[in-house]
Order: sequence, then C-alpha cells, then structure tokens
Amino acid sequence: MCFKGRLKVVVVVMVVVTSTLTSAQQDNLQAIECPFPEGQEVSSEEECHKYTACQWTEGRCHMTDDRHGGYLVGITEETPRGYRVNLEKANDKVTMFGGDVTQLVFEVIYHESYHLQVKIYDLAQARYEVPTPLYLPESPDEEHLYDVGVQPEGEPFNFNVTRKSTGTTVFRSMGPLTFEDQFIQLHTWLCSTYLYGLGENTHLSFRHKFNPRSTFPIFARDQPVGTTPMNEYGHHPYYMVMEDDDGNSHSVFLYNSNAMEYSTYQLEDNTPALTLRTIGGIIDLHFFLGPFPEDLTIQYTNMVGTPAFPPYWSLGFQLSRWGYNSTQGVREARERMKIMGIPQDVQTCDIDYMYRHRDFTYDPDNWGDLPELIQELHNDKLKVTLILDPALVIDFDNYPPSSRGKDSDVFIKWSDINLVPDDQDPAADNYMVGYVWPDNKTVFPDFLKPETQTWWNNEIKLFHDMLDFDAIWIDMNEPANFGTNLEKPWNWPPDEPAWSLKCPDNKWDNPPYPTMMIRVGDNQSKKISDHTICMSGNQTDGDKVYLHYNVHSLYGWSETVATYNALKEVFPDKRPVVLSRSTFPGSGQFAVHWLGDNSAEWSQMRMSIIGMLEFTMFGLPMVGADICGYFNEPDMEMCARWMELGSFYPFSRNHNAQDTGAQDPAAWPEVAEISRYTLNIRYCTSLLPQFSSHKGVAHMHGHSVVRPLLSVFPEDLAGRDVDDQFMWGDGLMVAPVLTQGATEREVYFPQALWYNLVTGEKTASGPATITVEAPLEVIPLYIKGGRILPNQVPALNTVDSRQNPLGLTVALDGNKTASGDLFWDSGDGEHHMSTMYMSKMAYYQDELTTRIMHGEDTVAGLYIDNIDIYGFPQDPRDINVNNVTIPTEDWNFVADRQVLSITLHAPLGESLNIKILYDESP
Ligand code: MIG
Repeated sequence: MCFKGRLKVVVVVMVVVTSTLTSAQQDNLQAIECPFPEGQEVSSEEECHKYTACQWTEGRCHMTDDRHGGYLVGITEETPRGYRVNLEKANDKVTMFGGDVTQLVFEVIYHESYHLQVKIYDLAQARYEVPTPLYLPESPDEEHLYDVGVQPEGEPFNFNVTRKSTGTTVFRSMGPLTFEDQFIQLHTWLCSTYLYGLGENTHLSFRHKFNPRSTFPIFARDQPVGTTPMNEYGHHPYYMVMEDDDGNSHSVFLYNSNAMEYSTYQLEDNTPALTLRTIGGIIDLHFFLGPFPEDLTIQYTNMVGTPAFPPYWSLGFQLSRWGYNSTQGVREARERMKIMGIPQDVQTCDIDYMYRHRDFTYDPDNWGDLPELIQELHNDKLKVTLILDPALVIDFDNYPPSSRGKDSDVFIKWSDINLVPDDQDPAADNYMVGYVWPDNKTVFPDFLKPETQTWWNNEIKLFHDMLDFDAIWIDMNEPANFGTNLEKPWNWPPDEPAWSLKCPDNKWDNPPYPTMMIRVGDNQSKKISDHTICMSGNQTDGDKVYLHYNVHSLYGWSETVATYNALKEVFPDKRPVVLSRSTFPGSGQFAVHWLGDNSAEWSQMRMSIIGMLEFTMFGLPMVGADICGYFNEPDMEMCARWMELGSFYPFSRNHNAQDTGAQDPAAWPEVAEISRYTLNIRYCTSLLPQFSSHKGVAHMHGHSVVRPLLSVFPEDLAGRDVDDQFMWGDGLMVAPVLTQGATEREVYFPQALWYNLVTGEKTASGPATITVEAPLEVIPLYIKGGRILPNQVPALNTVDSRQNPLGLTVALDGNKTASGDLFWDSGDGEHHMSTMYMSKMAYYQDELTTRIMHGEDTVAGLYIDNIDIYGFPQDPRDINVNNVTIPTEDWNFVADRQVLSITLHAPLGESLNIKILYDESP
C-alpha cells in the first residue's frame, strides 16, 4: 500500500537521484492543478497562459515542472539541531501572482524522537510567524524514528520524511514548491488514503476522499454547519495518515494561521496526494511519528498544549437556548426538567438576557430578576453559563466597558490612518468599526494585547459582581461582523441611513488568491473579509504589530486565553470553563468547543460524530454538537435519537435557535423518558467516573477521551472507515441510531469480546458485523471484554451523584481477565498529584484486586457497593471479600446472561481483594 523510501537522503550526505522526469512522473505532474482565484470552472487554455507557473496539457491546466516552477537546491549547513539548505528560485520569470521569494531556507529541526520540524522561509527577510506558544523540548533526543532528506545540490528541490523502522516514506514533496508573498503551495504524495483531520470543516466522512478531487478552505469564519466544502469557525491544519496494515501512523501540522486551503486527489498512477496552500506566513511543518493514532494525539497535544482539566460539573448535562426571552422562559424549561426528573448540571443563557445586546448588562424588563434566577439555580445545585460577544458598542459616553476599553486603548485599529473611513465617528479614533448584535456600531477588542487582558479581567470581575455566573460562553469570535462590504447589515436599524464596514481595495483585503473561501458558504461580498472585519487591521502583542490578515484565525484563541485568565482571577480556586466557538491549535488548554450552528437534520446528527472525532484529534476533547439541532425543529423521534447520542458527547448540551419551538428534553414526554434514561447512563454506568478518569489523563498526558475505532484498534482495516460509532476511552463503544424510522442497526465489532453494557449479555466476538435491535428507547452500548469500568449511582446533578455509591463493571476477555483504573479528585480547583486518587484494578484467575496508587483521603466516604462481572462461567461456590467469605445472598448469578453480581460495601480508599471460588466442571 505504501511505497517505501525511494528517496533516501540523510543529513549532508546526499544521494544523487536522477533529474530527468520519467513519463509517469510527467503525467503525475499533470494532476497538480493550477489554482484559479476565480475557481477551477474558469480553467481554459487562455486562462492558463496568464500564469507562467502553469502549463496547459491535454485540456488541463497544471503547475509547470519543478525545474522551471520550483527551487534549486543550494548549499547545506549543519546546525546544532539539524541542518539548513539554501534554495534558489529556478526561474524568476515563472510565477503565479508575483512576489516570489527568490532565496529560501529549508531548515530541519530535530525535537523528540517522534517529532521533527521542517521550516521553509525567506532567507533575506523575516516574514510573519504564528506567535502562539508551542511546548518544544529544550534539546533534541539523540535517536529519531525518522529520516529526512532533500534532493542533492543543483537539483530541483523536494524533500521527504521516512519512518526508519519500516522504510515507509511518510511525506514526499513533489512538483514545484511555490513561495510567493501571498501564495505558498506545497504538494505531497501520501502513503495511503487513510487520511483524517484538517478543519474546521464539515466532512461527510471521517476518512477523507480522494476521488473526485476535493478542496476545503481553512480560515476562521462564522459559517453554520453545512454539507458542502466550506470553512467554519476554527483553524486546524493538522492531519493524520495511517500508513500500513500494522497501524503505523503519522501526523503533520502546518503551523500557519493565514487563510489556506487543502486538496486531496489522486495522481495518474492512483497515488493519493495532498496539496497545501496558504496565503501568508511561512511553511512550518511538524511531523509526529506515533507510531499509533493515540500516540499522535498525545504527541501533538504535548506540543500545542494538553487539554484543560474540566470541573466535574461541566461533564453533566447542559441546557441552553436562544430565545428563552425572559427569566420566566428559563424557569419554565427548568421546571419541566425537574418534573420529568431529567439530570441537569448547567443552565445557559444566550444573548437575549442582555440589555440591547450589550455585553455585561442584563435586560431590566424581561430579565430584571436574573440575579435571583441564578440564585435559584445555584440552590438547585446547578451552574450557570452566560454568553459574551466580542463586539462592543461605540457608545463611549453611556457604556462604561467601551469607554474603559478606550482609555486602555484595547480595540483593533486600522493599519493605516488613511484607511479610517471619512464618516468615522470621531469618538472611535482610528479603531476599526463594525456592526454585530447591539443596535449601534461596534469595536473589537484586540485580545493579543496585554492591556486588553487587564481591561477584560476587570470587566469580567465587575460582571461577576453583578451576576453570579459560573462559566462563560464566548461566541462570534471569528470574529463575526455583519454586512461587511455590503450596503448594510441585515439587522441595521431601518430608520438609519445605510452603512456597513467596507474594506479597502488593497493587497490584504483583496489578496491575489483569496482561497476558495470567497466562493463557498454564505459569502455575499465574495471577499476574504466577508462576515468578519477587514484584513487591513492592526493588532499587537505589545512587542510586534500584526496585520489582522495574519492573525485573523487567532482571534478566538486569543479571546479564549484572555477569558480563561479572567475567570482564573474571579475564581482563583476553580477550574475555568470557557466555551468557545472559534479555536486554533492550543485552544484545548483553555476551551470547551461546540460544533456551531447545525440544523435539526438526521445527516447533521450523524456528521456531529465526525466533528467530535476531529476535535479530539485537534486537542479539544471536550466537544459536542447542539443536541436536537440548532436551526429548524426536530420531531420527537429525531430529538429522542439525538438526546441518546448527545448523552455521549463529552460536552453534552441541548441548544436551539431563536424563534423555534422548545426542544429541551422535557418538551415531549417520550423524549423526556428516553433522556432521563440515557442521561442516567451518562451519569451512572461508569460514564462520568470513567470520563473524569479519562479527562484527568487527557489533561496530564494528552490522551483522548472519545476515540474513533481506529485509535483503539489501529490494525483493524474495517474499523478505519467507521464513523457512525465511537469509543469512550478504550473500553466502551457507542453505536447510536442515526436513521429515521430505524429500530435496528448494523454494528461493527472489532476483534474482542463485546458485552451489552446495560444487560451484560455477550453480543459479539469480533471482528463481526451484527445487526442489533434498537427500538426508539435504546442506544446500543457495548463494553469491551478485558475492561473494568467504574460506575456510580446517578442523581439529578453531579453534586449529588458524586456522593453516591460506586460500582465496577468487569467485562472478561477470552482469557477471563480484565483491567482498568479509577481516578477521582475534588472535581474542581487545583489538582495535585498527591491529592488525586488513582487505583488500578485487575481481574485475573477469578480474583479481582484493586491497588491504590495514591490519594486515598480524597475518597473518604465513598464506597464500592456492587460489582458486576460479565462473561462469568458459572454460579460460584464461595466468594471471599478481603479474605472473608460473604453470605450467598450477597451475590446473584444470572446463568443465561453469564452475569455475576456481587453486593458489598468496600471503602474506595482501601484496597480490595475478591476471590471467587467455583467448581471446575459444573
Ligand atoms: O448570530 O447568540 O452559534 O449558538 O445561539 C448568531 C445567538 C449568534 C451564534 C451561536 C449560537 C447562538 C447565537 N449566536
């Protein structure tokens, strides 16, 4: 499947490879298409000839070969951490859009054994580089899993990265490298079609498609979820490829924040290929060698930052909608939840609580008793999340947050004073002014700036003095602006003369290659600034000045960091919860993410699993979609199925758009019933305790929580295509029903024994595909033989459930063994290794043992009250708990299901030993 290191070149010692292209390579080059700013539909011989970098062959416009269009390899120089090679543009006359960098540096930097960095940048002049922090080792490891090579001096430049152990070439650039001021393009062979990741886009399958060619843009944008290729809220140029049948996998991160796009396609000889294009910055690639998918997530998140440690309550069910319209609306929804006995931990309020859509206010008419409502919810053991938008009204005289912001000079400015529009309100200085939700023009805080952090801390603190919220939801932080470049925003006051933010016609706001983002989704002005602010803005971190053109996609990340820090000041003893719509690599350290504005459609319910798996790869494991759909109205069946699936989203929130009917789980009696049941499973059958174990581990080491089948079973080829099922950790499989009217579904079981989580019956001995019954009230859930999962008696909220008795579900594998671990901590606040409880559990030769690693005081008052063993062969003769024989009424064996249930009362803080004795041959 993979070709093996054809181009084996190591540091300094270059192996000469032939420079004449074979005809097969020539044909392959024809597959590297020449990109037209207006879209590929305009391709014609005449259009093609407009670009000297392009060539017309047999009806196709493609990049010219690398001897003309690319760079030639110059001298090599060793560096303390690798080496550097000079590259020189082969032919100055060959270009796409001009501004070609003539002298480049190709730099290889060794990091950990599994981690390699490759940079390509301008020799003469520093260009923009992403300023977010990365966690890199101080010195490189001695041994590496990879080799990297370049073509010999004088040859057209290309480079490759090889996995030493297998000889597999994991990256092999091909065709001409294009490096212009505003257009950078790199192509690579891929060693298989098992490609995953890249976003934020909506993908119809987790595994990418190569035929036909497909192209997706990446650039943070307020773009609701759809089914066609378009860029959405976040910016994650990170992908993984599974290389071979053994599951060896690598991942690649293009550390670049400019607008970009990627294409997946096949060469003439069917080799899969990938093109990466970006319109600024440099090429800064990070390769991770795993070797397995789960290793990659750990390695990547250890570089960009491991996920935030969520407080326990945030794992509970969250309810939200836009358009409660009053405290009364919230009370009614909450009352329904209580009457129906549905677990809930968080109540969220959307922008309708605000006064005239102004941040840090609440509407005195319909939300006048919001402080009291929050108190009521707190008394009910719920937490409260409030939304904030970044755009603030320019009403500096009457709106203190803006005037204080102006005093601290925190808003984004025009990059050139001459760009300030003639009709600019004098009070708005040289700030870039737009229009969003408030009924007046707005400015946008520059969250990269240190002064902004200080100001934001204060605003959040004052806000908290007024409203006793627990978490902050930051929306619209792409940043979104309405009506940019149009006559006027859709919500512009009807009696005011038409106005909108209009972006200048310059190289930043009209770049020569704006990427396909101008042609997809809702882009009315066909500009890169559509729905956002102008690229010709200036931002600063106090040290360097950045064009918004370069840092646009960092806006959400920077607001997330600022909000996280502000919450840390308001709640020094708590774990901040920030729910952010726009994200960038590293956001996971601070943010929870929801997948944005989806619709109540079955297809979108299904696609939410893909989005969730992708964000797990991106280092944001705390993710979920709006349960029951944001736009449109679900019917009872869809909402029931979606509540079933959403009960297993790490971030589990039902949320709804304005002017739609209620869709909270209590809105239909049937959905209420089903939600109570599935949320109880979330809260109980191991999920919260288990999830919190995984979250703890995720935070400490970067492990993922929800996983695709391929990360638990990397060698399982069939599992690599499964994206309508997923795992929680490596022990539990969720196989939701995603089809209208279905009462059964096919489930793929990878190699293992699988038990029905709820009944304990053995369902499958994988690998197998089995059709399972799933009437409306059932979501198929399976525990993998060999795992021990903790569980805890559920309650209406996690404050109560955390006090309840625990249990263990022991699912035996074919050798009658199983293992697991249990992690427990205070659930909020600082976490210290010393106070964290951790125990390891093992079942072997009819004996279950738990071994406490540390933190026994943390679990004082908690007991293990029952143990269920799935796949147990026969009724025991005796059971000894810590060497004491228990009475026979303390266990129960269900022979037809092979489930042994033991009742006990063992302190979680003490190690436990259970010996089961039975007659060998029944
Ligand atoms: O322009 O705050 O994605 O969840 O309900 C819409 C109102 C603004 C978009 C968010 C959505 C939220 C809505 N917001």
